[in-house]
Amino acid sequence: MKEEELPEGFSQRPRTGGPERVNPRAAGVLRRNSIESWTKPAPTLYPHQWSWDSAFIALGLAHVDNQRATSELETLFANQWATGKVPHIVFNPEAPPRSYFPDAERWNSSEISEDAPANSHTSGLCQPPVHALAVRRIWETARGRDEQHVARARRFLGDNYPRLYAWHRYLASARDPEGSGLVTIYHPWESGTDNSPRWDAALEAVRVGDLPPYTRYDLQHVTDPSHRPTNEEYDRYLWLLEHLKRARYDEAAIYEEHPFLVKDVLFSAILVAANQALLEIAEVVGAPEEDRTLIEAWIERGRAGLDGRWDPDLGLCLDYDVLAGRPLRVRTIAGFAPLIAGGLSNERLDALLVTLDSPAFAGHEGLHRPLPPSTSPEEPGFHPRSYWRGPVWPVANWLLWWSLIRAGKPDRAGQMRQETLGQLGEGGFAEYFEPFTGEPLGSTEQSWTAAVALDMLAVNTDGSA
Ligand code: 2M8
Repeated sequence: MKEEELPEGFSQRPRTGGPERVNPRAAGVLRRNSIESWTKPAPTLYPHQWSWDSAFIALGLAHVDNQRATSELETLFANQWATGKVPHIVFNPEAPPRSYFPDAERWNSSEISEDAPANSHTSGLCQPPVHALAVRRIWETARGRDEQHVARARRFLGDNYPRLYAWHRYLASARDPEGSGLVTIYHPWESGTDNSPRWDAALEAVRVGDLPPYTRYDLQHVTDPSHRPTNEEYDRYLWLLEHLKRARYDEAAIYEEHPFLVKDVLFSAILVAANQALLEIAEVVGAPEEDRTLIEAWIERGRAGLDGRWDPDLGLCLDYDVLAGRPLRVRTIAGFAPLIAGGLSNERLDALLVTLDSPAFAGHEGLHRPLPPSTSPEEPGFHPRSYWRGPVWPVANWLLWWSLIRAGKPDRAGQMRQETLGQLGEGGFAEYFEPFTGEPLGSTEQSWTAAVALDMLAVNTDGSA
């Protein structure tokens, strides 16, 4: 059942009462953060284009302004590296000076690597591949509309299929030389869950050397610095960046000497889900049969890889430290990776649902709403106000909501949606929320929060758009 029809464009009639209230306000956040063809993740904290933020933004925009959704992704993909990598940040030359660090100069990717785009500045990392999910949403929302809309969307799919394919091929090869089905990340920033305790043990092993001096600018944009990663964490983040530069961003060289190589289960699961979307896109554009065979193989390998990282005692999937040769035993929302990858046995699905609603997550006593904290409150590394160490992230709720629909659990998905929208109705489109009080934290007008609200409002209970 559709909650409501979204009017064309951004100008929407304000409504009152209930979670539906978030709809026109959500579109307003995206409009205000919009810069020509793309959208800043937040008004001041993040003044550049971020990869997976843009994918979520396009997913939300697909319901409001399909053409603007396509330009969001086109702008990002125009900065794809020759290797197929989609960079985690595309730097905005118009951003105010000293507004974000590390900046384009610190990354210096176009000078250092021939694979980097020559005429723009990007970071040397990547982020989870949500993009194919957004492209599929653009197709779904265009279908059934006038011929012009459909033709434009079909063209967009045709133009971007090769880019998506190259992106996924890069992840399945350069980032998985072992053929394990799991993606190796080089930096916690690649996971998108930057300071999650998932990375504590692997980061602790990184010895910071002679680090060129730097000034953090992120702390100017939040009310309390303790919400953001610590200075010790930042030193390590910056030290890893120096390593990547020394390896000239060359994948084989990085794999040889980098001090942080971790198989990220959440990233890997998103790749599986994105490969399923890519298969559908391949069908629409009539891609060669061999592409489809390869994509199917990636899906199968990804699911098998995740299966191998299942921890039956925790009822969760665990990341794996390649250098230390051991799993990273921390309970975070990343552990629900198999739900996102899909294709589960009933037994595995039930085990995940039990964990989700247990006191370790959404069933924890005293939570403001039954929404899963990013890190389990039962973990020693949990912190209710610090970034990815405990707060509730609406974008993570979206991933679970969408996965629950796909897993055939519409009631549980409906509850996740209701609580998420309720939280936003109460606290606005914050970046993240304190799990026990519901206090909005981080940036106030966070684009992807608004975008996932738009998607949650527009999508039918069976997941169709
Ligand atoms: C956060 O990450 C950036 C670094 O990439 C930062 O902390 O400065 C994360 O939440 C990440 O997942 C997100 O893409 C980015 C922009 O919203 O912010």
